[in-house]
Amino acid sequence: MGLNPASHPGITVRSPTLEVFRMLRRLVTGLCVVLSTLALAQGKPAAPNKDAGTPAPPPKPTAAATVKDGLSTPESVLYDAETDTFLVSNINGTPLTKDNNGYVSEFAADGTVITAKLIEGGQKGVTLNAPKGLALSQGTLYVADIDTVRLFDRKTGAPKGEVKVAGATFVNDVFAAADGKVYVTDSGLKAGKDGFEPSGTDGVYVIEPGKKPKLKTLLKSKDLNRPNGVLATADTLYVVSYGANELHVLDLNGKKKAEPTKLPKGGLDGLLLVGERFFISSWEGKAVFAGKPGEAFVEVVSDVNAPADLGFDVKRNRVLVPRFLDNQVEAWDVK
Ligand SMILES: [Ca+2]
Ligand SMILES: [Ca+2]
Repeated sequence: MGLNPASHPGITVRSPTLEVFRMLRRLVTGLCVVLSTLALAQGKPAAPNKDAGTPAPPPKPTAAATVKDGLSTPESVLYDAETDTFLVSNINGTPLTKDNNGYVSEFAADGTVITAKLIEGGQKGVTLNAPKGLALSQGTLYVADIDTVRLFDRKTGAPKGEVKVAGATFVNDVFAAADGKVYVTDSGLKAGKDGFEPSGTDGVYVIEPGKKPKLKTLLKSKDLNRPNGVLATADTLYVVSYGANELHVLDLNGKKKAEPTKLPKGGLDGLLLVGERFFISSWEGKAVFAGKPGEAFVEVVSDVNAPADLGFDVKRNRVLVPRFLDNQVEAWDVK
């Protein structure tokens, strides 16, 4: 009878099959420990190495130029390619106060002051209360001012008339189209107990130029959600909502052409078209977004508090951002 090693108390002889099985089990267990450790490491941020110090965050992008001198509640920036300068409207006070102290300043592209007050309320026969949107057409500067669009000589700043926007409570933006027509928005806001409240007058108008400029109503609708920035191409009118995150697409008669495009954030103000790209400023996002109607907009300028009506320096490819609450204008390089 042969010896049964497994049953003998003093002798341990391993069967080869059992040994292989045990080795495999150890390997698998070890592998599981390694894998679960790796998984944990991936799920958890690495603990900061105190000896090496916490690595510094990458530097935040900054504006290429900043203007701080002589600004008081700047609302709009308009770049004039002919002179390579830019104009800034200064509300100087609150947006709806008829204090006749508003002014328009002119700066070189690097931010140097050229004329501190090219146009000033209360001086040289000028009335100007709370200037907002600016537009330039055939040597005439159009300035939005509460319930009126005022006209001035671009070079001298001399007054050249005015167009009352009957029924409007908050004339905000003006845009000069290639054919000389000037489009106007009424944001439909009035002073309330806690800041501004809707007046229900939301609308878009057009001024037809001439010896006696004529105002025409294109659309009055609360669906525009406090219309602010406006621009027109040869066949389309674009309007952004201050009370929403919408870019509205209309025909030149104010009829809806397409569903509004939604932006990542609302409180929209400035509206520019550069090539085929739209640039839109957002108070809610403290940012400037870029994109095309019907497509996703991306953030191209960040960390700009209260960015109002944008300008564009075509020579240097810079978005000009008036920071309404900070009394400064910034020029940002964009690709
Ligand atoms: Ca004022
Ligand atoms: Ca505006």
